[in-house]
Amino acid sequence: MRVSIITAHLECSNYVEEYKKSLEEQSFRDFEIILEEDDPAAPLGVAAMRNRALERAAASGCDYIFFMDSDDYLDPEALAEAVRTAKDNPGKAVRIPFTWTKYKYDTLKSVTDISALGKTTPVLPNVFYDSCLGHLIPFDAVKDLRFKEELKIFADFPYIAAVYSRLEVVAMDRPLYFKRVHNDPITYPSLDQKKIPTRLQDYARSLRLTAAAMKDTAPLGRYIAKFAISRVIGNKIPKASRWSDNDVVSVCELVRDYCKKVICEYSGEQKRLLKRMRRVSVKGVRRSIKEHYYSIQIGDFIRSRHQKRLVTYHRIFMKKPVDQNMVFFSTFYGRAYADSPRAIYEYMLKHYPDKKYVWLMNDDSVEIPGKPIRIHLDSVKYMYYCARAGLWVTNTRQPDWYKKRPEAKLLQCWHGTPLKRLVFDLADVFGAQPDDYKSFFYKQACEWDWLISDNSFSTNAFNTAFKYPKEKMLEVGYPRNDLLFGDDREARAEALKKKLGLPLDKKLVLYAPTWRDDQARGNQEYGFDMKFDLKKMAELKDEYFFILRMHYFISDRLQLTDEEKTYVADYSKYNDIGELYLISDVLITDYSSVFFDYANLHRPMLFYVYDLEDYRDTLHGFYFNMEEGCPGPMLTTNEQVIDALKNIDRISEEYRDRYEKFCEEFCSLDDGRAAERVVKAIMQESR
Ligand code: C2G
Repeated sequence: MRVSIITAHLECSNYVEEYKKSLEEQSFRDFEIILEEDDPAAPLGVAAMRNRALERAAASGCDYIFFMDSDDYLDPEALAEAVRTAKDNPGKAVRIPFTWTKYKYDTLKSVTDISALGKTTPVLPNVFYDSCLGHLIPFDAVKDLRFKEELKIFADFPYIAAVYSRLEVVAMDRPLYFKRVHNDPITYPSLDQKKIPTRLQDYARSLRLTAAAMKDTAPLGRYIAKFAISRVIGNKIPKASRWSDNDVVSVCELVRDYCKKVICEYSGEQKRLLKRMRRVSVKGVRRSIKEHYYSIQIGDFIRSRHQKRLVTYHRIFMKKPVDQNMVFFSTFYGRAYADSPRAIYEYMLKHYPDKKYVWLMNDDSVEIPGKPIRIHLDSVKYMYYCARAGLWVTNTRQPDWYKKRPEAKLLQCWHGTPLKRLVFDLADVFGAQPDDYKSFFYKQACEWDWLISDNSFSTNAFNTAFKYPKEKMLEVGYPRNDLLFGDDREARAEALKKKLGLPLDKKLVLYAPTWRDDQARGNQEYGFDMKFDLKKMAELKDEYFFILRMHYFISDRLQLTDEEKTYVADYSKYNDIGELYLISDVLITDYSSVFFDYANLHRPMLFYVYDLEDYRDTLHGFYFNMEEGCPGPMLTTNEQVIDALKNIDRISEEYRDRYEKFCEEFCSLDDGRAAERVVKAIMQESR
C-alpha cells in the first residue's frame, strides 16, 4: 500500500530536519515524501503548495495520501499503525490524533480528548480542530478535491469538510502525530502567530466555503456563534476590540447567515450580542465590547487588591512626572541587598549623595547604608516608584505589569555569566507559559537601556539569547565582583568571619548549587533533592567547616541535626553570596553561574555534578563544555568529593593551567572597579 506524504513547506521554519528524520525512522516504509517548497520572497500559500503536491501524488499513482506539516513529526510507529487501521477499514479514511510537542516528555500524553470524539468522527468539531493534518485518505475517493487557493490561512476547513462528507473517518486512539509548539514567534512565527491583517476575512471566507461542502450546516452555526461570543465578550480584553469595521461585518454576516436557528439557545449578554450581530450592527458589537469590558473591570476592581493597585498605577502614578533625581534599586525581586545593584548603589551613594534612593527590600532587618526609601514587593509603593523613578537598576526581569516611561531609563545588570542556555537559545521551553515566554521576554528586554556583561562570552550569549544588541551592552566586568578585590580583602574576610561566628581555625567550604527546573513547587519556588551527604562529610570536620547556600528559588528548608551544626551552617538566606565567596577557601557547585565569579579569588573549585547528563541534555543545554573548560574536577559521588577535599592542594596544582585559561576568558575585566565604569557610562549617556 503506497502512501504519498503531502507537505507544504516555507523556508522560515527551522524544524524541517526533524520532520525528515521522523519520516526516515518510520517502521512502515512504502511511502514517498512530496514536499512542495514555497518561495519565501513571494509565497503562494499553503493551499497552492498542497495542490501542487496532490498533482504529483496523482502522477505517482499512490493508494493513500497523508497530510503532514513540515514543522511537525511522527512517532516511529505512526504510519504503520495508520496503515494497519486503514487495511482493517477498507474505503475509510484514518485520522491519527495529534498531541503537542511540549508534551513529548509526558510519554505520549494525549491532550485531545479522543474519547469524547468517538471512534468514527462526525464532521464537526474535527474540521475546525485538527484540519487535514494526520489524515490518511484513500486517494481515489478524493482525487478531484483541491484546496481553495484564494484562502491564504484557513484553507484546510473546506477541504477536510468535503473529505468528511464523502468518507467515513476512523480515529485511532493514540496521538502519534506531534504538532509543533511554536515558542518563538519572534524568530520563527507559525502561520497562526504571523500578523496578517486579512486573517479574519480569510477565516470568514473559509467558513462559507466549508458550509458549501457540508450537508447539514446547523453544527456550523453553533460553532460560529461560539466563536463570535468568545472573541467579542470572552476575554477581559476582547480580541474583537482590535477588529476593523470590515472584520466585524464579516463575522456579523456569518452570524446572520448561519446562526439564526441557534440564537434561541443563548440568553443575557450573549443573546444580546448575537442579535446585534444578526442585524450586522458594527455599533452594536462595539457597544457589547464596551459593556463587557467595563463590567469586568468593575468586578475585578471590587474583588481584587491587585486590580485596584493596577488601576492606581495606570491612572494615577503613570500620570505623575518622572523624577530624574530618583534612582530605584532591586535585586532578586527584593530578596536581597546584594549583587551588582548593591555595588552600583554604594558607588552612587558616595559620588552622588544628593540623589533620592529607593530600595526594594522585603526584609526590614537587613541594613542598607544611606537610609534609602525602603519598599516591599507586591505593595502599592513598589508600583509608585516604578512609575516615578528616572533610573531603575535591577538584576532580574521587570514585573508583568510594568510599563516603562519614555523619560525613564532601565539598567539591567542580570545575574551571572550564562552556563545554562537562555530564552531564544532554548529549543523547548518548560514552565508556566511556554508559548508566550520568548515573545514576552523579548518585549521586556526591549525596555532595557543597558545590559551589563562580565566578558565577551556573555556578550555573545546575551546577544543570541535575549536578541539584545551588542552596542547597548556594557561589557565592563561585574560590579558584584568588586568586593572580591582590594588590598584589604583578607582583613575584611577575617572581620566577617568573626562577625558571623564562623571558626577561624578551619577551612571554609561553600556548597552553592543551582536549582532544578523539574522540581517546581510553585511560581519561582523549587524543591531540592539534597545529594550532598552531610553525614559523610563529618569525617572532614577537623579540617573543614561547611557553609550551605541554596539558590534563592529553593523553598525547601534544610534540617540540620545538632551534631551536624558543629561542622555545617545554613546560609541560604544570607543576604549577599559575594560575602560568602570572600570568606570561603573552597567552592563546591554544579551548574550555577557562581563559579564564574568565584574564579576571581583563584581559590580551588570542585564541581559536584551527579546529574550532569540529565541537566545538560534534557533540562537545559549549556553554552560551554564543562568537562573541557571548568577550572576543577567533575565529581559525581560524595566519596569523590571527600577525596578531593582531602587532596585539595594536589587538585589546585593539577588544575592550575586550566584555571588560568578560565580566568583569562571569563574574569579579565573584573578588577574591583566595574561599578565605577558602569556608573560613569550611564551618567555620561544620561547627560
Ligand atoms: N546564587 C546564590 N546561591 C546559589 C546559587 C546562585 O546566591 N546557591 C545567586 C548567584 O549570585 C548567582 C545567581 O544567583 O550568580 C544566579 O544563579 P544561577 O545558579 O546561575 O541560576 P539562575 O538564577 O538560573 O541564573 O545568566 C545566568 C543565568 O540566568 C542563571
